[in-house]
Amino acid sequence: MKLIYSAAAAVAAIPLGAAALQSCSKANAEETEAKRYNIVYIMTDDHTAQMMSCYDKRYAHTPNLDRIAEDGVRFTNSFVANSLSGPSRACMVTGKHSHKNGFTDNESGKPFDGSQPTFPKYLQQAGYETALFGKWHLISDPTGFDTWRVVPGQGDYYNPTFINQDGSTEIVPGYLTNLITDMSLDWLDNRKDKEKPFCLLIHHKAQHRNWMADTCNLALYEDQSWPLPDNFFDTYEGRPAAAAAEMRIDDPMAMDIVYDLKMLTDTVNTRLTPTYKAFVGRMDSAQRAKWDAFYNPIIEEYYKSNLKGEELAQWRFNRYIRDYLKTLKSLDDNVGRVLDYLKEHDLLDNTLVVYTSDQGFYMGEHGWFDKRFMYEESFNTPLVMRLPKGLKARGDIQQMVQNIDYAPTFLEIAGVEIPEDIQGESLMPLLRGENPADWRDQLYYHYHEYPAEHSVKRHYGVRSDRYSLMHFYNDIDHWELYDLQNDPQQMHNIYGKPGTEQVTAEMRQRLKKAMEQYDDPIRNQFPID
Ligand code: SGN
Ligand code: CA
Repeated sequence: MKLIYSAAAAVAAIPLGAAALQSCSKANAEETEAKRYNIVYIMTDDHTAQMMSCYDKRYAHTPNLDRIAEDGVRFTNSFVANSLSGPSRACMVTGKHSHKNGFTDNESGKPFDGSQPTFPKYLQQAGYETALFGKWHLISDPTGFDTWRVVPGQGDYYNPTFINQDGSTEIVPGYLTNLITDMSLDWLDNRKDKEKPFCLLIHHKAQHRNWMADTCNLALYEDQSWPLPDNFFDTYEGRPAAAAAEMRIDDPMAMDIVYDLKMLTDTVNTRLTPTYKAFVGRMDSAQRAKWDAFYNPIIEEYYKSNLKGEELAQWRFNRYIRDYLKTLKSLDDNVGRVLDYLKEHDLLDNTLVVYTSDQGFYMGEHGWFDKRFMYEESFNTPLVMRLPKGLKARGDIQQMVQNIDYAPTFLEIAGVEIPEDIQGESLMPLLRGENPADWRDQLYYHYHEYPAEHSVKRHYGVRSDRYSLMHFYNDIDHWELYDLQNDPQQMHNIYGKPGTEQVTAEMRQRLKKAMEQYDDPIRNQFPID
């Protein structure tokens, strides 16, 4: 066993016997009266920090998400291990990098090995009641949950199909973000043994492509527009993997005018028109009428205007941002419902509420949407937490954290010993307000899904607080190094440039250390001297 919860946390987390209580201070004695902390883990899909007002005020207003940070903590250096849905989820439940948990990519079709240990299983064994609702995306059925109800694959925004725990499927009328929340709150309401601590995973499909908002939010943000990010027309000089990626907002083959931007007509027939037709085909007649009433005038105007060049790029970017924000409105409202529920039921003092996403996303930076790269926008993921009574941290936490850290954090908060083979670090010292001198000073990343949609080449790398080093491999052999302080947008690859010899050597040694520490077999293919 690696790290056993500290005495202080144990006091706060586990009811002690009378003898032990006698030796406690009054404050500690009060804390011991609390039950073991509950965990509410809300994870969205493709929701990026640029679109969360507690991180970035340019686009979004997310009062409910911000509430979590205002009452608790905001992580300012939060990252994933592999910027893709299934792999991220596998890292999160196991606390291990992709090469260890075996789920390296979405597209190979290899199911997650659900027989391996995961934090929900450990919590179950420790007497927690566990539940999962929403997007799972690991192909195999969820394991470690007393109750679960998930959507197949990516799920549908409208009148979605759900897979029930008995294997049956069912179309549930409504809008997915609302439904996932309804199911989660119903579960909380109907738990049989309310004395048991619980761990509830609320996994939204929102903000995943193709950003189909609820009909009640369609009209929002139409009077707003935003300038293109200043590196929108990036030429990717010195970055061949970036140049090869197919995720430009102004590339009609990448961002589809019908599927992504909703500009359907009787005659247009893009690659993803059939998928879009299937999605809107799920709507009932009332939903469809509202949808068409909203989009039809925009469609008419768009095809009449015959926009070209930069004007067209601006139009596409703004439609993307608006649809993203409309979809986000439901998400923020529904997170508000969960917080209100916890408050009304007196659960906040005894519950850790976590809000994060399966990865970050590009909102026009480098001209892109989608994720996958180790560049900051998609390596980063938002992470805010509302802390139960007894955990003292407030405000910003600046230490580098990663989604492999969630599992050990939840184990420690539940008073469960953290198994040696878990690769993440418990965040509990940070949540207690400590500033551990030996906190990690670098992060490891490995993205495996290529060839695949969006054509992002395989790469792995290491990031320190100042530099980011990455190696693209497979059908390319290319190194990149960025100085995040002088070049936060990562426009200038300084690998191999005169004057960078020392930092290059240092970062290569860091990478070597990280590959050894996490035991990634890729190091045998690309050994570092
Ligand atoms: C789908 C999307 C891609 C997206 C992947 C992975 N295409 O394949 O744009 O990158 O999911 O996303 S779509 O035409 O089906 O919308 S992930 O978040 O699930 O990893
Ligand atoms: Ca995702």
